[in-house]
Amino acid sequence: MLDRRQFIRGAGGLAAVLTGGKLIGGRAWAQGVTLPFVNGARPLVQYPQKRPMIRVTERPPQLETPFAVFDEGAITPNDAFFVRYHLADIPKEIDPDTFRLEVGGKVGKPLSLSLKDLRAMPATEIVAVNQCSGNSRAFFEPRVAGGQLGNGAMGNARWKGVPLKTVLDRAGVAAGARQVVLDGLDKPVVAATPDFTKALDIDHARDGQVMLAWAMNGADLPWLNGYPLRVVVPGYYGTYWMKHVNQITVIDGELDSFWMKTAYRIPDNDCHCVPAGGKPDKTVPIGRLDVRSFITNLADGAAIKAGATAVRGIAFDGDNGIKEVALSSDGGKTWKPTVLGRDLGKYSFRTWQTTVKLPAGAAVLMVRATSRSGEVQPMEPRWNPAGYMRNLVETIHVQAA
Ligand SMILES: Nc1nc2c(c(=O)[nH]1)N[C@H]1C(S)=C(S)[C@@H](COP(=O)(O)O)O[C@H]1N2
Ligand SMILES: [Mo]
Repeated sequence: MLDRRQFIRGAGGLAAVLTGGKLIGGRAWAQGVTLPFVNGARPLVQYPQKRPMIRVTERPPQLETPFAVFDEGAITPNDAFFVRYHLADIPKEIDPDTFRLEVGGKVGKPLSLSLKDLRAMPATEIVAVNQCSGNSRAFFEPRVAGGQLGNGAMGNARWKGVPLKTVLDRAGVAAGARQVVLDGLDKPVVAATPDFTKALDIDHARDGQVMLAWAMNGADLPWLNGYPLRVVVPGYYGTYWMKHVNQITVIDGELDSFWMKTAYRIPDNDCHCVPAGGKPDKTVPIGRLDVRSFITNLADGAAIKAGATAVRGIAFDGDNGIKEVALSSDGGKTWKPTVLGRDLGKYSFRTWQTTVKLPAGAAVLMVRATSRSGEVQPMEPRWNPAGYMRNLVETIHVQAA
């Protein structure tokens, strides 16, 4: 059940984070990490409800998951899940008893729903990856503007909530409705900054999978991941996964907001790319995750014992799930399939593992996933000016002795 005191403690911690940079119940770790690109030095910082995380920016809070966490299994623990905000005025106090989700616009009957109302509706669960569009942006060459993220702006969780469709049906969507606008409690610090709003097309919003979630891995959402309610859009980039969502508006046009019309757009072509340094002539809003895979148990530069070496990791895509993950230990000349782990659903991380024989000396390991829809990770990086959707085959160098 909801424990009100817990939130007041959480809010106190957050207020301290945001005013003085001093943390209650947490502290800046003495050591930081250095991510493998220019200006990659980052402090490790502990925020309320989180273990030490890689801080990308302080205002607004942007925290990356330390990569070793992904070797713990297919589910990313709540206290290690990445955090991304656009606006520095994030909510510092939320009363779960008075919190309301307002549903309005082109509907037959506007609704004002409490958390209790939402929890009384038939709930569903789904395991799904939330990945920021700009995950791995710092590896783009030439470099691009925006949060200089390593590979830790992604995570996989079991989400529980009510389908957005259920709520929209209850409100009764009017004929001619075209989009559903999502807004949360965070606000810009200065009036000139556009509020963070996103829109889903009406059919997408009503597909029965898009969810209003209040729980993550069996617990309340962590504050920084959208307490008390967030949108979950399985298979889609995190930008649509509105946190602290408190307003849903059905419109009969297309949302004309900065975050739909200017930001989070990709080149309108098959690779969503342009020649490095170029500009696309036509763009579309970003959509589904592309296929990716990572080695999680060996870091680049690792020194290992020669002989049989266990290699494992994760893979995912935003459509039908993973068909195959292949590993190369000769720099991409030959590939061997790996063994996939348990299938937690097509939107989840899929673990994989294999054993390779490595003679003494240097070895180049590469991992390449193929989705059930037939998408394969590229061997050459695809470039776009916003640094979105990186999904190049990952390479690590190890030294066996
Ligand atoms: N209210 C609100 N929701 C938001 C955002 C935001 O800035 N404000 N950022 C979005 C983006 S771009 C991403 S990648 C995800 C990140 O989710 P997380 O912070 O729970 O990891 O939240 C999305 N939802
Ligand atoms: Mo994002």
